[in-house]
This record gives sequence, C-alpha cells and structure tokens, in this order.
Amino acid sequence: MKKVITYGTFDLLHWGHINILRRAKEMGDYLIVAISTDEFNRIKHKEAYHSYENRKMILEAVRYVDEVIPENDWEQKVKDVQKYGVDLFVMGDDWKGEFDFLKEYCEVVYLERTEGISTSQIKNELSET
Ligand code: C2G
Repeated sequence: MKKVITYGTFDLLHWGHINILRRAKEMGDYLIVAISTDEFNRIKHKEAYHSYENRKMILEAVRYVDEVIPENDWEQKVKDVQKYGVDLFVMGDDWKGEFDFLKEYCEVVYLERTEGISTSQIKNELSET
C-alpha cells in the first residue's frame, strides 16, 4: 500500500485545497494529512479562522483523506515519514525545494498550486463587503 503525506493549515477549506488532496490521494492508496495545530500556526505567523479541532474534523470528512495527524513543528517530517511508513511526500509548488531533504526517506513531489483561490483571498474579499 502506497502511503502519501501532506502538510498544511487547511483553514476555510476551499477548492484549491481539495485539488491538492485529490491529486495527492491519486498518487497512492492512503493519504495522511498533517494539519497545523493552532500553536504551530502562530509559529507560521498564521491565524486560522477555525480551531485545530474543527479544521481536523472538516478534513476527516473529505473523501480523499484517510488519516489526519497534528503538525506541531517544522522538525517532525522525517519522524512522521518513518513512523507512518510514508512512501511519498506531496506539497504545493509554493514550497518547491523547501522539503528536498526528505528525498533520503521518501519520494518528494511538489504539485502545481490552484490559481485564483486562497484562504487569505477569501478573508480579504469578505472583509471588503
Ligand atoms: N494549496 C494549493 N492551491 C491553493 C492553496 C493552497 O495547492 N490555491 C496547497 C498549498 O500549496 C499546500 C496546501 O494546499 O500544499 C495547504 O495550504 P495551506 O493550508 O496554506 O498550508 P501552508 O500554510 O502552506 O502550510 O509544513 C508545511 C506547512 O504546514 C504548509
């Protein structure tokens, strides 16, 4: 069974997120999503609208997602890949090259980001109404 992992905040879940989750799942058999905790979001200088628990619950309802684990820090990826027996690491290409150190442990693929949508765009446009 080919296990895939991806990481992110996934706040205000939108079709750009669904595009990468679908493609990531299509590249294997089992998709793990490591979702940023509220504390880690602070480290990423991100303020999520939904709490970790609610973002986790929403992701668990997505057909492409098989398991959701917490992302607590920048350092956990190698451990996660080993602990969960991950074969493939996938991220949007806004992260291209950032996680190439994982190539020692698994396949690393950066997928094209979906243009025209983002959580910050949603927030900005709603705040202008
Ligand atoms: N994404 C995408 N297209 C968009 C928006 C997001 O493909 N229009 C992808 C991002 O490239 C990322 C994933 O969806 O792979 C989740 O995006 P975010 O929730 O913004 O995650 P981010 O803050 O980039 O956190 O350790 C990695 C970090 O946790 C990534």
